[in-house]
Amino acid sequence: MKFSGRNQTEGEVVRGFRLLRGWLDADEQAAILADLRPVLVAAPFQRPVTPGGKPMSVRMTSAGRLGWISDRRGYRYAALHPSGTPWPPIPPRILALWRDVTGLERAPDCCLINHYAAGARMGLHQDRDEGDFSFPVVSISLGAEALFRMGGTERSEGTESRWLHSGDVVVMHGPARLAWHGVDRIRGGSSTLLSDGGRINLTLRVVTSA
Ligand SMILES: O=C(O)CCC(=O)C(=O)O
Ligand SMILES: [Mn+2]
Repeated sequence: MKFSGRNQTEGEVVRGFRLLRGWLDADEQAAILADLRPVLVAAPFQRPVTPGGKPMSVRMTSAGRLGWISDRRGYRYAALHPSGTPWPPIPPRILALWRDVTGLERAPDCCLINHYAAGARMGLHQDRDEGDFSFPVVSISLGAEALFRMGGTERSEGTESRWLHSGDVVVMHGPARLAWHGVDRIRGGSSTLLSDGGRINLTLRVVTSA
């Protein structure tokens, strides 16, 4: 598989996670946010519940052929937004970032869009609902700063945390592709990019191997 993007050599590597600081400048961040507006109209944020029935603090939606959902039936990818409509396409600027970072011709199937208001967090987890872990997951941070926790492939391994800032990109590939990670908290209001002072995180995922 061709995987020769700039991510291979740049940035700080923490436990296999490649941190590409300031990958997007302020204008690029604003442009991506503008691209997301029609996506969020077509596929409004939902507050998913865990399979155990607990509402998540993060609001979510997706763009792409498939979207990631969670409800009482479990975690999975679905072809339709919970309202029954197809997910809107991933905006071309976001696909271009994926190509630039990964060097891959293969486009991601899903752009999961997470919104964190002040007080929202995401517990330690692995991204493992995809069918092929040889592809990277690329994460884009927009808006408020987030304390991102990174561990190993075993839950019991130690973790290290870094603050992610608006415009930072993180690549999870190789051993880090199945590593545990989460967001402990955000610094609400630490960025003015989002009018509500919150944070949006995008994760680009290849879901099916075909
Ligand atoms: O918000 C983040 O930085 C991470 C999000 C994440 O891990 C996920 O959506 O699976
Ligand atoms: Mn994740």
